[in-house]
Amino acid sequence: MSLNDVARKLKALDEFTIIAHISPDGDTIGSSLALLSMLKSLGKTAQVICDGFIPKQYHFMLGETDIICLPEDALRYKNVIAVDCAAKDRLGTAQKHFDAAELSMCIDHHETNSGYAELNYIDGKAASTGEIILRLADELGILLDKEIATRIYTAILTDTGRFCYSNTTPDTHRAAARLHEAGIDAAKICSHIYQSEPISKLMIQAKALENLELHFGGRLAVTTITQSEMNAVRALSGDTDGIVEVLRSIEGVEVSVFIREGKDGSYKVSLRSKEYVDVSGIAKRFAGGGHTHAAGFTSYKALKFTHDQLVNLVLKQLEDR
Ligand SMILES: [Mn+2]
Repeated sequence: MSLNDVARKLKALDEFTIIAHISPDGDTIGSSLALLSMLKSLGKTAQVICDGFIPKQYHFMLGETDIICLPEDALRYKNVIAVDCAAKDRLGTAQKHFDAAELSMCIDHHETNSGYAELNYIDGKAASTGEIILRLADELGILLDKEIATRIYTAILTDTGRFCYSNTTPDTHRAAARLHEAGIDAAKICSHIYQSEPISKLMIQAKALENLELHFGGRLAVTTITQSEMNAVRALSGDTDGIVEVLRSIEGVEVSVFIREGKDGSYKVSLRSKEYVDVSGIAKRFAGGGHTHAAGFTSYKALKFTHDQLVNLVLKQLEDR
């Protein structure tokens, strides 16, 4: 359906549960919160739920009860909107609300999204879901205030790696310009997100670099972090965010892989590429997904097995060049 259809649905209906994805990032949090403000400004009843805690660097844009992190505590509203959730399992325990809703919608920018909701608006060309939310605000005729603009800007800023990634387009910059004009404090937003790192995050990054392996003449960088290494520096799960990008930033690296042991013995694998390798294709082989340059999956196999399989798959991609 078109974005205009989405806008008409939102106007016609009431009672919305907005769902942000598990391991929430700046895009899902910012986009969900902006959508919440927009629906409220239309006089609608709405809530945001998320199966996961909101990383500290995003707390600055939270109102007191703006996100319910325990979906079981949330009210049952008629309609649900999954925001930035590439697949249904990204809803986590919020899936219960999704399944029980009268109408389910999904707004997303992941090309691998299968369209699991009843109504789907998926634009794989958008650099962030935040950009789509801004266009939706226009469709709804909503005037951008500082709060909405700050939330959308955070979504765009984080999903484009501060406008560095190849998904950044003229539209991205035009969107950012409009958000500036709506009165955001861009320097302050950046300082909240990028200059307020907990020391445990830097400690776990140091550990990740210590464990670094380089393969294929330095074109593949792989590192692993175990639960006991997390515990040793008292790292929280959000503290490993950014490690895979740090590995990619190394000169000559085309693909970076970060494998983290979960509390249940599973492994969360993040993949990044710089130029020519499509890591979403690799992630799909492990039942994951994502974008060309950023993807991921969860593995329940032994670490060595997952690691070796991955290295072989990346090798094939590098050989094809
Ligand atoms: Mn996103």
